[in-house]
Parts: sequence; C-alpha cells; structure tokens
Amino acid sequence: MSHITATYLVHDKKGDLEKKGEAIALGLTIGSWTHLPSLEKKQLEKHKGEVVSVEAIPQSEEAVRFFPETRTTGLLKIKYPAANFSADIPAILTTIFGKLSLDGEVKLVDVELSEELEAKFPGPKVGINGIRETLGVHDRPLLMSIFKGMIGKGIDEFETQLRGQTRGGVDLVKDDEILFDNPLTPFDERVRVGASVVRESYEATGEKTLYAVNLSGRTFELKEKAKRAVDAGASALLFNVFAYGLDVLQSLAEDPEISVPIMAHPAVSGALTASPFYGFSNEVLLGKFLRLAGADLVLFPSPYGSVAMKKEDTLAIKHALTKESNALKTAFPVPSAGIHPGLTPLLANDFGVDSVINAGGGIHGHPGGAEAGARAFRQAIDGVLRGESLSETAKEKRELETALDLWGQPQ
Ligand code: 1AE
Repeated sequence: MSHITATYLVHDKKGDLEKKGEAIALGLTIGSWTHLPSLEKKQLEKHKGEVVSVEAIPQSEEAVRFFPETRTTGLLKIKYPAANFSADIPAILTTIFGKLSLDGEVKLVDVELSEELEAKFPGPKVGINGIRETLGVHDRPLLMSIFKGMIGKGIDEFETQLRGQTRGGVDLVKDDEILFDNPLTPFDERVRVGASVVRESYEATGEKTLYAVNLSGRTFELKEKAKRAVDAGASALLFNVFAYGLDVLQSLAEDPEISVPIMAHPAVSGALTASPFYGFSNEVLLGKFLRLAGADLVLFPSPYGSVAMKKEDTLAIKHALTKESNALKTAFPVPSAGIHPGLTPLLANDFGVDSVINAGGGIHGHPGGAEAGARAFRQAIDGVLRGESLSETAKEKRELETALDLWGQPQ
C-alpha cells in the first residue's frame, strides 16, 4: 500500500515514547482506535497511522542545557497511508507535520515515500545528466559564480560582470538572490543581455554557460514570467523557493513550457531548520523535498565557508539529491557561501564529481578580477582531478597562485 513514513526526534516530558508514538499515529489519522466497534475498525484500518519503531536515544548536551526538567529523547517512526492525502506536498506536510509542528519539541528528521507515491512527483526535469549534456561537461565538478554588488547598478555593469565570469570559464552564473525586478536591471533585460553575453562567450571560448536569472515577484505571475524568460533565451532560473513554498516550485518544474533547469536557493530555510528541537532537518527540506518538488540544483551552506552547516547535514543533503531512484532524476548539490579556490580539494572530496562549486566573493574578490577568479577555480579543479596538491598546481598557474596567496588553503 502506498504510504509515507516520517521520523520525528522528540523529547518527551512524560517519559513514555510508545504512548507518544501512538498518540501521533492516531491523532494525525483516524483519531482513536481501541474503543471503536469492530465494523468501524474494518472500515478505518486502511487509514490508520502505524508506529513502525520507537527508539530511545541518549539526550544530547544541547537538550540537557535547554530543558529545565528531565526529558526522554527518542526517534519515532510513523507510517501514514497515502489513502489519507492527495499526492501533493501541501497535503503531505499538513498530514505528517501540520498541527504536530506546533506541539512542543518535535523535529521532522526523515521522510521516506513508497515508490508508488514518489512516482507521483515530477522530480528534477533536467537533472544532473541533462545539465551536463547541455554544457557538454561530463567529467568534473561544475563551477558556478554569483553576481555581486548589483543593487543600485545598471545593465552595463551587469553585462561587464557577466562577461568577466563567463570568459573565466564558469559553467553557470546565477543572480544574487537579493536582486529582484527593478528599474535599473529589469528581469527581461537581464534575460536578454544574459542570453547575448552567454552566446558571445561561447563563440569566443567554445564553452557553454548557463545564466540563472532570479525568478521573482508575486506567486501567480511567476509561471508567465518564467515562460517569457525561456522564450527570450533564458538558460536557467534561480528560485527563492522557501519564500514561496515547495508546491510553487513543483508547479514551475512540472510545466513543460518551462524547460530550463531550476536552481533552488536556501534563503529563509534556516528559519525552518536551524533549531535542534523544532522544524525540519536539512536533509528533509533541502534534500528530499526539494528533489521531489523538482529542483535541478540545490544551494546550501558548505561546512567550510562563511555560513557553515554541519558536515553531516551537508552530506545527507547530497545523498538525498543524488541517490538512486526509479522515479526521480538526480539533482546537483551546490555547497556554497564563502567559497574560495583553496577549498576546492575539500569540496571535491566531500561532494564528488557530481557537484557544483559555487562562489561569489571568491571569484569577484580575486585581485585580477572575476575572469581571473574563475580561472583560478578551474585550475584548482583540474589540478585536484589530476591528483595534485593546490600548491603543486599553483607553481604553473598564476591565477591560482594569486588566489592562494590571498585566501590560503586549509591545512
Ligand atoms: C548558501 C547560498 C550562498 C549564496 O547565495 C551566496 O550569494 C554566496 O556568496 P559568497 O560566495 O559567500 O560571496
């Protein structure tokens, strides 16, 4: 039978995890069970939530500090029949973590969908293989750069920045997530100029680049705007999914006319994931749900940069985006924030060839400008794939040498 299994981290006041599990499984499905007449039990059996497992675990130091009284910490795994909800993320979220998210210290740490249920979601439309196919790059981590300091600047600055980034050899360029539609760099103008610079750069270097314009504005305008962008030559879209909702991403991803990759930005997600006691795990929100909803690339803070995420969380996101699935294509993990060329070996080692190395300041801040900054990253990536240390590569590659002098490399 089709179903979803949710795992919750709980800190029970009453010290009875079994009872808490039962209360959740019944409370979020049929209400009560033991006192029902047998005919009704038969009718409701297929709707009844089921406690799959209850595991008591040691209290973390954080929990000892946080709770004034003794709590019993545990992982509760509960299975919900798909017969109870329509096959969409809003219905699933409301079932497995609707009222429950308001009920004390409960964190949703994992979800597993049955194959039948997973197959009802679009997943990434283009995915890792499709993006590699478009770019013609199959054997290395991709390189992405971010426009920086564009607020208050005009389309000429946009064009200059984009040209520098593409000529240096980045595979993707994305708008900064805080650049919205505005009179100085209107959305349609960015798409038009972006497509032209990307084309010109391909003619000059033979390397393709995808430019992801920030798809922003009111929810009900997004589809029309995205289609207009695709018609005008947009090669990718950036989307601040958590400012809108996962279902909005899904609507965009499953529209056949919006044929370009969608890049999901994690802005706002920290408000939903950061607490050890409440909200969602990063794996669930940025990994499982974003892939299900159709993100082709997922940005998240790397364990090494300026806004660090725990390494185990970043690896869990990567796993959720790339693990085998009969129904869903894989999506690129994009560890980001404060990335510079000196971090390339760590990123390549943790996230592998099927990942995107993404930098804003680490490209624009290069003393030789954005073009040199991008080149330094490409030199670092190529050197790492040849099995060289960065210092070895830098002996022959001056852009990388300059970058390492500026940002160093972790020992
Ligand atoms: C986790 C998202 C990172 C991001 O969007 C961004 O703009 C990073 O910029 P830098 O590389 O830290 O300058």
